[in-house]
Amino acid sequence: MNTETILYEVADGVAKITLNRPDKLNSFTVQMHGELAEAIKAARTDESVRCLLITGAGRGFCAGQDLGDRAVSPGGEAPDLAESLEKRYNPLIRSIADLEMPVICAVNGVAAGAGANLAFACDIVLAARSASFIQAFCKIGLVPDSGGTWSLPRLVGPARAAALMLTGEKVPADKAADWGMIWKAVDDEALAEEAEALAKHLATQPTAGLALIKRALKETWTNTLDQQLNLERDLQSLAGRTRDYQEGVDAFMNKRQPAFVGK
Ligand code: T3D
Repeated sequence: MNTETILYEVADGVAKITLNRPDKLNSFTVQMHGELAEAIKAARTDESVRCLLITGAGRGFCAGQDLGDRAVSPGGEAPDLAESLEKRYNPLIRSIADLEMPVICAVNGVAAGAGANLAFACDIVLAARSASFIQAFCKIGLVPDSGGTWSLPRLVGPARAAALMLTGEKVPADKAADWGMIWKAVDDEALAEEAEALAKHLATQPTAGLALIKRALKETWTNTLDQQLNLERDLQSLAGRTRDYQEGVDAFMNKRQPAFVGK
């Protein structure tokens, strides 16, 4: 793939996307959105890919919208931010939520604005101890977007989400892990290796089943218990028809290692 603002590589069943505008802390431009959308589509349509890993180059993960990517000045014409969300940020978050494979985010440094909320859209988030999360929107008069007003209250509860979104206070990685905002914080030097090992491991697992788990977890937020029980029944029915389910049971019964294919 020919890209300037991201790196895309596939190995061992894992597609790895590295946001790659380190001098601007990997903030989003229209071009980066386009390349990111292409890369996620490539991962989705490549049968060899069974896990996606997203990280950033340099000292930051992603500082949200590149504030210099369009002209905004006092008294000037207001940009169409609804269009920006409708055309770029919302499709990005939906494409991650709907991706039928686990998505791991390795937050290597500061994650601000839409950069933080991109991380929260992923299924498993690991962060370097030196990384931090900032709902920076309020400091420039904007509303948290990229699904942040949906994900953050669900991750940390309404009281913490409100304070973080109204103050823009920085949350260091260890505190983010303590609060359940992310899965865990790891030493800076260990982040890449640990995230890649996890991604490679998941890519060898029954990924069709993992995609169904992802669906159940997504729908639980709006379902009643009855609806969720019905959904579990339907998803289990699908899972029970996969080759990986047969393989998993057979491997267990015969005390051997399973060889899952993701179908
Ligand atoms: O607009 C729409 O389409 C709607 C959607 C909006 C989504 C959003 O994400 S809105 C929120 C946008 N993001 C921000 O407001 C965050 C702005 N950045 C910061 O507050 C700070 O940079 C950080 C707290 C993230 C990191 O601070 P620090 O001190 O570690 O680094 P720094 O020195 O501020 O930044 C390093 C460089 O990156 C610097 O460039 P320079 O001076 O060395 O040439 C800085 O200007 C640049 N940079 C950082 N963030 C952005 C950025 N350049 C453009 N846009 C950025 N968001």
